[in-house]
This record gives sequence, C-alpha cells and structure tokens, in this order.
Amino acid sequence: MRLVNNLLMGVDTAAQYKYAYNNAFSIRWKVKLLVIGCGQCGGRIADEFARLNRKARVQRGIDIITGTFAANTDIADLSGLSFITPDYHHRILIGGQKTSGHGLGKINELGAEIAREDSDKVIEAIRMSPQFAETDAFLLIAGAAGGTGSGAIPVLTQHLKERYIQKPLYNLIVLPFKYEEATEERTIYNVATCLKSSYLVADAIFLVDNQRYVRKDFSLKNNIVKINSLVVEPFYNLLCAGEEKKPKFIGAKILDAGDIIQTLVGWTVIGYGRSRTPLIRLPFGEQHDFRDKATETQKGIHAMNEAISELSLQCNPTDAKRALYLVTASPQETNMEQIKELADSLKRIATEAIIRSGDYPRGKGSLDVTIVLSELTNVSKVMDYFTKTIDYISAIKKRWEGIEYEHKGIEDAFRDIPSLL
Ligand SMILES: Nc1nc2c(ncn2[C@@H]2O[C@H](COP(=O)(O)OP(=O)(O)OP(=O)(O)O)[C@@H](O)[C@H]2O)c(=O)[nH]1
Ligand SMILES: [Mg+2]
Repeated sequence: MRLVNNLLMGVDTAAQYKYAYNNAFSIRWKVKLLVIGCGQCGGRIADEFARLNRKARVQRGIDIITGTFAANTDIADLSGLSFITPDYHHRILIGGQKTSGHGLGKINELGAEIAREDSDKVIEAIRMSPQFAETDAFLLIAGAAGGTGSGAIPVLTQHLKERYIQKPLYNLIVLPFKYEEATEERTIYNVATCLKSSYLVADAIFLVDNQRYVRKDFSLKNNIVKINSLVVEPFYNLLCAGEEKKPKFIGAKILDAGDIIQTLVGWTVIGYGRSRTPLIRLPFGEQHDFRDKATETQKGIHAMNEAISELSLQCNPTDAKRALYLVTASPQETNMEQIKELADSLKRIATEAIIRSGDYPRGKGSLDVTIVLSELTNVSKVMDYFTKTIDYISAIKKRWEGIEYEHKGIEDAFRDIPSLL
C-alpha cells in the first residue's frame, strides 16, 4: 500500500509544479478542449462531446471544443459515429495493416503497440485541424476493459505530452459493467494496466463507472446511448461558463478556466444535479420574503446532494484534496447567501479539499450544480482492480510454471503489474 501511495504522491507533486510553472507564465487561462476518443467506447463518448459542442453553438453561440477525433482499429466502429466529421482526418484508422480494420479482441498490449506505431498519424491529423491553435487542454477518452482504447490511451497521452508539454492532458476512463468483470478474465487485467499507465502520464483522470449508470428500465443498447449522454452532461455548463462573452451571462463569482485547471489533479470524479421546482413569480414590485430565500437555498442543497449521489464513480468525498462546484441558474434564483450555504455544505463532506466555486447566470426554471472532486487519495475501486490483477497474474504464473507462487504483499506485487508504456 505504501509503495502505491508513494508512487501516486510522486506523480501528483510533479503535476503541481507543472501547474505552478504554467500559471506563472500565462496571461489568461481558457479551457477549450480538444477531444480524442480511443476505441469504440472512447469514440462514442467523443461523439457525444461533438454533439455537446454543436448544442453550445446553437443554444449559446459559443464553441467549447476545438476539435473532436476518434482513433480506432475498427472501421465499422468509426463508421457508426454521428457527430464527428466523417473524414479520415477526424475518424482515424490505426493499425490497419495489423488488424485489417477489425479491432483487437481485448488485447490491450496490442492496442498500446499500434498506438506507438501510429501516434504520428493521430498527432498529424489533430495538428492539421483548423482550430488546433486554440486548444488549451487535451481530453483523451477510452473504455479500460477493451483492447484498442485501453492500450492506446496511455500511449497517445504520453506522446501528446512530450509534444505539447505546456498543455494539460486529461483522460476520461470508463470502467466496465459488473457482469463484464465476472464473465471475461482479461477485463480486470486490462483495467488495471490501463489505469496504472494512464496515471503515470495524464495530469488528471476522470473515472466513470458504467455500473453507476445502469437503470433497470432501459435495455442495454438504450442504456449505452443514455449512459454516454449522462457521462458528458456535467461538462456542458463547466465548459460554457468560461467561454461566455456577454456580461449578463458572466457570474458574480467567476469560476474561470484557471480554477478548473488548478482543480484537476490525479484521480477525479464529476457529478451533476438539478433542481427543477420553478420559483414562485411575484407580481411586479413585490419582494420575495425570507421564506422564498430559504426555498432557493434548499433548491441549491437539493441539486448539490443529487450531484454528489450521481458522481461518475462512487467515492468518499473526504478523500478529495481539491473540489469545485458551479451553480447554473437564472440570476433571480441564485444569491450569494445560497452560494455560501453550498460551500459550507460541501466543506462538511469534502473536509480535506481546497474548494473553488462559481455561479453561471444561465437557464430558466432550474438550478443546476456541477461538482468535481479531484486529487482523490484513496479510490477503493481502483485499488481493488490492482489487487485482483496481482492475484490474476500470480494465478497465471502458477498455471504456467506449475509451481507455488509465493504470496507477496501488495507493495511488492504492485511492481508486477505490467505497464503499457
Ligand atoms: N459507457 C460506454 N461504455 C462502452 C461503450 N462501448 C463499449 N463500452 C465499454 O468499454 C469496454 C470495451 O471497450 P471497447 O471500447 O468496446 O473496446 P475497444 O477499445 O474498441 O477495443 P477492442 O474492440 O477490444 O479492440 C467495456 O467495458 C464496455 O462496456 C459505450 O459506448 N459507452
Ligand atoms: Mg472495438
């Protein structure tokens, strides 16, 4: 355990120095993302980000993404996307010669190898895109349990980091459904090696647990579509708030891109809650009394509780060293008292976190709260994958060598988890 924590702490400290350095030389932080989906899961969620950008353009007249790309070994998966531009610069086939365009069947070492060979192809494609120069940060996305995305995400992250050292590099990694862990031996091994490798190179990793999104009333296919839209939803207001130009849409307490970038370090989760109860409209000239104010505060607390219970991965908020929240509502439905009340409420559960916050005067009739918990020091689900993988490796060794594999503590055994880098 100590070794794991030491390793993780070392990486985080390096990331903090990097931010301090970046901050010192930057005039203004913006956070326009360039999004790359790796493999089928990554490609589909990247496609959802492309839809989100279209929505921001139509509804709010702003761009929140500089380009959306999908890299995959599977032609059929690339063809099935809807919003990513359908040309070979945006839907990038990798490993074509090795796989003949048919995927990797869950061998993530092969995914890593192909990404190493074809990383120039991906980087060249994104560099040529018209808005590339406006990119402030990269977001790479993949499902950890597959072959292509799971292997490619750490390798592409590493190559991009080497080329664009000053830009933050984030990963969004999707953890498998429970049934996949039970039925497919490779699943847990892929997840552990992907998580370990990505952790070593990405500035922050959004963890998304598929199992959290399962709703009993959807069929699996509908679930995937619904899950993908729920995964990207919390990013919408967060990315829009920083891009607003009109004063009436700029909050009293601005959560700027610098706050977002300063918050994102290491293991990270995101959540989103909404309170829809419309505020009672009073005839012109009449004042809301103190009871209305109390109702507004309750709405805020309700939305925040929902955001916490809908976090992308179940975790303990006391393990977060950094947190932020954004309240999005019409100006009539927010007030400073409410923002302060929300800060107190979050501080009560995220006791160790530096909390950043802001308001975003947009929307009518609902009050939304977006929450990010970051620099999580103990993510039991991740540790569980590491532990199970060590057991899996020792079982395989036993099978291969036919000898008793001596039991090791987790500190020693963590070294035995192969890295994809
Ligand atoms: N949320 C979500 N999860 C998905 C989606 N597609 C696949 N997954 C999950 O991702 C994992 C499988 O990864 P894929 O993305 O299908 O695999 P790949 O990267 O294409 O790799 P190979 O096909 O093995 O070469 C499983 O845990 C799936 O449950 C999706 O559209 N949304
Ligand atoms: Mg695939």
